[in-house]
Amino acid sequence: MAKIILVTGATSGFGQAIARTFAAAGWKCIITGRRKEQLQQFAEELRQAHKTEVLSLSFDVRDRNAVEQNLATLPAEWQAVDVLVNNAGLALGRDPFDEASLDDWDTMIDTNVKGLLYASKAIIPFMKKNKRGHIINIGSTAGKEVYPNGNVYCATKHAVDAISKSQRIDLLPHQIKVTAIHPGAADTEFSSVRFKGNEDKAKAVYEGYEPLHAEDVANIAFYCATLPAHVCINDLVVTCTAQANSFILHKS
Ligand code: NDP
Ligand code: 8X3
Repeated sequence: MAKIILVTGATSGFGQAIARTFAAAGWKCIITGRRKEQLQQFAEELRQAHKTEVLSLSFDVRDRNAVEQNLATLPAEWQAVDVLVNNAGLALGRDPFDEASLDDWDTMIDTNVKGLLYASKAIIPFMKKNKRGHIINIGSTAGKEVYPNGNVYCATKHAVDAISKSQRIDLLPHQIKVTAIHPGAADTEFSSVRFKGNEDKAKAVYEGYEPLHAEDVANIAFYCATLPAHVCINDLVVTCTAQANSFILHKS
């Protein structure tokens, strides 16, 4: 029987690449994101290209009721979720603490932290019932060391790191694996979102070196998810070769 993966934030970047990689391997995919049309088009692409079943659910992970309504009540044939990838997230702004926007901080905390909590809470009961499951949380190198002007984005990713550790302990009796993947800089829509559509600023982030690509992270997620049942990668930091940690990057 085909396995089921649920990926939050699958309208672009890592989420889209992850869904593609798993669909290509025959997994059934539940994909989510706010941009409904984009999500539906992507669902159709996956169905056509990989002849797999896809369920697309459009909602905002910050909206607790919407998360519950969409995920806690999955159709019966979709409830046996094998892998949940908590990927939906964003950075907004890169400003000193005293100048950064409170609204941006709220959005990052609500999305990167609360969204991950809501989605996990909705799906864990299905995993407990099935006595198996795997949660893959997308953290960041920003969750390992803070960098200048990263303040609250870094804090949310440190929270993802801490929540992953605590999920791993608390879900152990239910045989649910928890993997945190912490990527460094990757050329997705991330910087365009962070700099609010300023494409020059976004492009500059990736100049002078080859960053990670979404497919790199997708392949890593696939590797983690397809290890034998008794093996779990708990914590994985991955950067491009030009990056040493969250603040040291060698540009040519
Ligand atoms: P993208 O901007 O390309 O993708 C972000 C995804 O998250 C989109 O599908 C977006 O969908 C979704 N999303 C954002 N906010 C919400 C929301 N409120 N509700 C539902 N979905 C939401 O960026 P990445 O692929 O790079 O980012 C994915 C994850 O990886 C994030 O958690 C990010 O912090 C993390 N990360 C990124 C790195 C990078 O350098 N790119 C490095 C390390 C970690 P939609 O807009 O349709 O809702
Ligand atoms: C995204 C990578 O370096 O912008 O988490 O924090 S970085």
